[in-house]
Amino acid sequence: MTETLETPTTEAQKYVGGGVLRKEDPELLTGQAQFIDNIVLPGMVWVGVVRSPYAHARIGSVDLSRAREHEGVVAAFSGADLQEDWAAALPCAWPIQTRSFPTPTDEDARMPTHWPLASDKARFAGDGVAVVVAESRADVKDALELVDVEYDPLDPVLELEDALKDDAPTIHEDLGDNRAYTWSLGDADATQRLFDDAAVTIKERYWHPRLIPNAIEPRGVVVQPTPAMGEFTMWSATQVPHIAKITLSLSLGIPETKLRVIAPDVGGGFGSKLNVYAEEAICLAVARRLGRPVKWIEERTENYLATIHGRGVLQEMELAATAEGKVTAVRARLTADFGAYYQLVTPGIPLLGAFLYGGVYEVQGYFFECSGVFTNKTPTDAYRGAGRPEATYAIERAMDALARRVGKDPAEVRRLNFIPPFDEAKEVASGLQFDSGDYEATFDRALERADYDGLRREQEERRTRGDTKLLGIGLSSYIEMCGLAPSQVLAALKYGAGGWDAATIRCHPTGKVTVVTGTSPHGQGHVTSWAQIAADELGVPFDDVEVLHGDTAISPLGMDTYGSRSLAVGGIALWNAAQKIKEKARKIAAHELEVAADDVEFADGAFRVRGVPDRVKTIPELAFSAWTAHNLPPDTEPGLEATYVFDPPNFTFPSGTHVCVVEVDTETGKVDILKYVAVDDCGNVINPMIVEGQVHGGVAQGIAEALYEEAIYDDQGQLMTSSMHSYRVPSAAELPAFVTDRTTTPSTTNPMGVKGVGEAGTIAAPPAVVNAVLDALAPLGVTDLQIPLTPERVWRAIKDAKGGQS
Ligand code: MCN
Repeated sequence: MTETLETPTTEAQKYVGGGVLRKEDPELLTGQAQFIDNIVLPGMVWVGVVRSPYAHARIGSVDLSRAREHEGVVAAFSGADLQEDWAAALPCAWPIQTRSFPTPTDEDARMPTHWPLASDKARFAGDGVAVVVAESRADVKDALELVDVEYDPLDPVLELEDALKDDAPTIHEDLGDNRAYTWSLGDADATQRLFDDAAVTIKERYWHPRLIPNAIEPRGVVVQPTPAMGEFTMWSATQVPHIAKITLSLSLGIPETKLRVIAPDVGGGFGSKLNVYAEEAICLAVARRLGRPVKWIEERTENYLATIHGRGVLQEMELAATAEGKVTAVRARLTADFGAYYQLVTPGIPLLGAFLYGGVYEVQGYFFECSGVFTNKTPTDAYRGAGRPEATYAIERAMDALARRVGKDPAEVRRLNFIPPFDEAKEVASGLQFDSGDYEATFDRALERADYDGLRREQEERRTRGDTKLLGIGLSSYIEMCGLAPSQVLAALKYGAGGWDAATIRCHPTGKVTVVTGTSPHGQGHVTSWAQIAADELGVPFDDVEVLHGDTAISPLGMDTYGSRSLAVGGIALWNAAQKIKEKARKIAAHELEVAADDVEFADGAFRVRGVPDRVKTIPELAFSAWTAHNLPPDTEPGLEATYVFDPPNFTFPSGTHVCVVEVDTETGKVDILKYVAVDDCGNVINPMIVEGQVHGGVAQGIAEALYEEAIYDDQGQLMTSSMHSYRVPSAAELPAFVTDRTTTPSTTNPMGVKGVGEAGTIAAPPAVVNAVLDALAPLGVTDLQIPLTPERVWRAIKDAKGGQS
């Protein structure tokens, strides 16, 4: 069942599975891409946001007079000034209420109100309180300094435990306290019984620090109003132009038909641009007031303060197992730091991991519970992996803890527990239907590529000779749920929108093809992948396919890009649209060839009369016929164009095993990664080069999470890591060369058998790295370390293990 798809599998597949170069790259590499900051419009003015320096403070007077007098300033507004511009607060599309899933409850979700500008209280350092509009960016920067805001500082709520105390200051007074919700999944009593009966139980506690997404291009917004028509065009460096259009039309009270949203070339997002932000609403409001085009470009420090953060989760993970190490039950309890407000999907993030705490293992008992709290910090929301890195970290670290407890090699304990291979959807303890998988095959391949046995020998040799540089081998077998998502499942999880996506194929009379997709790539190479799919399905050259995206006027139907959904949902919509094109083209071909439609087959990229191979009609020929409409079959509309909207029947479940090999210097605490092997199973592959790139980027981010990155606040709620000086984003120099490989279990969720890959590396890597470091330090008895594993933390752990001697 396990195979590697490196090259196209059939004669007709010229491009899918093959390594074509990315269509996007010439434009990007030659500086011809159109990023938001390249957009300059006549009469355009700049917007800047005054941000609260306090984490928690009442806002008194906001004096804009000095700013208004500054050269070049066109206007300035306080939060109160703009209050009448909002028809509704900023959106949260995933309101979760306190409940047990799937038991219904009448309790309403507790939703903090989030206005684009605060006027009563600032609730985090960076919360916007006023805006200045000026002719140039420099004028805006100067004038921002001249806005005098009177603050009455309040005690900030910063730590999770403190936020829940009875005497904690309340961040949203109307909610009564700082509790967001408690949501649970699974049978608590049945799971408890398995724990009561277990020979071995494991209980671990993991803190996932906040992470700051660092897209290479910060956010930015340009709005062009057409006052006479009441129309607005908004360019935004966003992952979600479609969602932004709907939600902002509601927040601003602009008819949806009068708002066009364009995502130009977008330089990465990693989930942080899966959001609808205050600055988008502010720019629309200011453009509406002034009747002039406006522009706001985020600075890196603003990015750190006012774009969402990821993670910020405390996990308590428990396993029940037999004395041999066979897991019988898992129980996970989370407390999540949501920050000061809900952003677009903040409350839903833990639910994306909630079903995956059993990992790739066969377990009977399953219980998950998450409590969310508000704090006076930047809101958290989706950051690459969103919920699934936390789940994978918990189960994979706990599996190593179990191996230690039962005295077995971590590889042996995993083998004892893997779900056996399956190629039909299979229900697991959390209630999900995994689509297909062969976890042990992937595991075997990874261990073989890493030379696991050889590494264990070298590790022993180093230990025996008393080497100060110890070798550690870390394993991480992950599963993720992506391809978000079946709309009915989203409804059950209280998500506010559907999970479908759409594609249109337009076959032009000259033979060229336009694909319009509802996905919104920002680095993932959809233009290339989609052209591969369309070219193969329609039998046209790859270069003849243009792919359009990211503009609500051009692709009105779409659900955008996040959750590694684009191929498994949008790509499948495209595949289905191609089948519709072929259905219509077959009728026209049969008519022209004067045979019955059933006598015509589509093979090797063209229609042929069965048994008469030289009677051929190609799609470009038929597109021309459909356009002239001179000789169409009865009841056939002219033109060759089709749209398909695909709502997937299930998620896809990519999986894999990553092996990290580290050397830990016991004298300095420095960790060096010597080898990193990633074997992933993302079903059939459209573009191996893109998949490899996705894995590389994801693993880099996962290693960063394990070794380098952490948002740190001081005791007043000031972000101490507010620039790239202090927030350590690794470069290629800190990262090893990656060994990548794949196994393939085609997904049963879609006709192409594809699963997502966009987040795989970020999900797999952190526990692989941490397990490796703990494995290296096993002889010293170190069993836990806090991420990121800075040299100081590792050195202190070694010192403590040695009884205080370094
Ligand atoms: N692909 C493939 N074969 C597969 C799976 C995927 O050829 N079996 C290709 C697809 O055709 C697509 C790419 O890989 O070109 C990623 O596809 P998919 O897994 O569907 O993920 P999405 O396109 O939906 O991308 C979202 C995902 C997420 S959630 C984050 S976060 C992320 C990521 O992609 N952010 C990124 N990758 C990123 N890459 C870049 N450069 N920048 C980001 O911000």
